[in-house]
Amino acid sequence: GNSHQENTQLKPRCKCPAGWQQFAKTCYFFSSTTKPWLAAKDFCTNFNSHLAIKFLANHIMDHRVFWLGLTDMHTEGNWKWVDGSILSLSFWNSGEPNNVGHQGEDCATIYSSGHWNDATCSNAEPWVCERSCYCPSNSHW
Ligand SMILES: [Ca+2]
Ligand SMILES: [Ca+2]
Repeated sequence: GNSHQENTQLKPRCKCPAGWQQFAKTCYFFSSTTKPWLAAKDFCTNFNSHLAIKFLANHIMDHRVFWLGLTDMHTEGNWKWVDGSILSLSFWNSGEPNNVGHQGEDCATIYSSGHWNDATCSNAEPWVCERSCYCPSNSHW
């Protein structure tokens, strides 16, 4: 029958902006350059997205390190996601977060292993933006 076709017409497949990668209903932008954490955060905001929070390590296709949308810059040791959600499940690497150095370490990175490290926010690192996919019929892009 043509039930699949009808279903497709009723529920248009959601899309991601050009140059973004789609995993289920989530779109990811993998940077090809590096920025300090706050500049990376602003970059994502400018593209109607935020630094990655629901990011899965098996989405990483190379061995780079990326900024996550996770910081304790407001209260040392109190890690918060950039969307305001609390940190309920964490994947810190062994010995992390250790807040080392005279500037401390208040911004989280993710290794390709999926483990996290707290790093100095002014470091320049690659980043990942995350947003929901959008339906072409009611997009405001
Ligand atoms: Ca810290
Ligand atoms: Ca650290």
